Amino acid sequence: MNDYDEPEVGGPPVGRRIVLGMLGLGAAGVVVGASVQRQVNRTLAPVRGLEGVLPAAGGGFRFYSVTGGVKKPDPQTFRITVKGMVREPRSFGMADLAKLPQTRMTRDFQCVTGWRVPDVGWAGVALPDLLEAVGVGEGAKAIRFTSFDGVYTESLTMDQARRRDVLVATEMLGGPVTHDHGGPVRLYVAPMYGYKSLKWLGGIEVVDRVRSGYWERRGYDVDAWVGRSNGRDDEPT
Ligand SMILES: Nc1nc2c(c(=O)[nH]1)N[C@H]1C(S)=C(S)[C@@H](COP(=O)(O)O)O[C@H]1N2
Ligand SMILES: [Mo]
Repeated sequence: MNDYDEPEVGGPPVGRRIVLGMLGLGAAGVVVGASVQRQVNRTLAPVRGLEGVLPAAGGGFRFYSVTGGVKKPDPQTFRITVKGMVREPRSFGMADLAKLPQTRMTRDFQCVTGWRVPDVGWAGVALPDLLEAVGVGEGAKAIRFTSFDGVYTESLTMDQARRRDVLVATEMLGGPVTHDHGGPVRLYVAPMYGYKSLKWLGGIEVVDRVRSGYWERRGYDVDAWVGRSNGRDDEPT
C-alpha cells in the first residue's frame, strides 16, 4: 500500500534539476562565466553524492522564504494548534511547549541546493513527546505541518515523526529561533534536507496519509534523507 498521494498541483512535477538550478542561481545572486558552472556543480553536489568532494557554497545559513512579508506574531498570544486524528486536540503557547520535556542536539543543517551549516545547536520539544501529549489516534499514518506564512507545508510519515531527532524547535544557534529563521517555533528534521524543516510553524495535523509539501509538489522527494538519492525524479532509483 502506498501512503503517499500524488502531487496536487496541475501537471507533472517540475524536473528537479530545473528546480535546483533555479534555486542555486537565485541564492547565489548574479554569477557569470565559469562561476556559473561552479555554482551549478555546488548546487548539484549533494544530490550527486559528491558532498565533501566539491566545496560547499557557503559557511552560513541563507534565509529562505517562498513568500514575502511573513507577519511576526505576538509571543504572548502565539499558539500552535495540534489537531486531526488525536485523542485531545490542543493548542500550545510558548509556555506550554516549555513545560514539555526539552530535547537538545547539535547537528548539521543541509539545504538540498548545496549549502550546509555544521554543528548547529537546536532545542525544543521532540515531536514524539508532543504527539504523546495529544495522543495519536488509530489509523494515523502521517503528520502534516502548516506554516503561518500561509503557503508552506510539509509532511512526515508516522515512522519519521516518531524519531527523536525531529524537533518542534524553539531555540537554534544558542537562542530563541529568530523571526528570519522561522521563529518563534520551527520544525527541525535533523536527518533530512532543510526543506523539511518548516519555518513559522502554526499547525500540526495528524492525518491518514502523506500529502506532498510545498517543494515536494514542485519535484522534490517526500523522503528527503540527507545523503540518499534525493532530488532525482529524472533517473530510475
Ligand atoms: N515556511 C517556510 N519554511 C521553510 C522554507 C520556506 O521557504 N518557507 N524553506 C525551507 C528550506 S528549502 C530551507 S533550506 C530552510 C532554510 O532555513 P533558514 O531560512 O533558517 O536558513 O527552511 C525551510 N523551511
Ligand atoms: Mo533548502
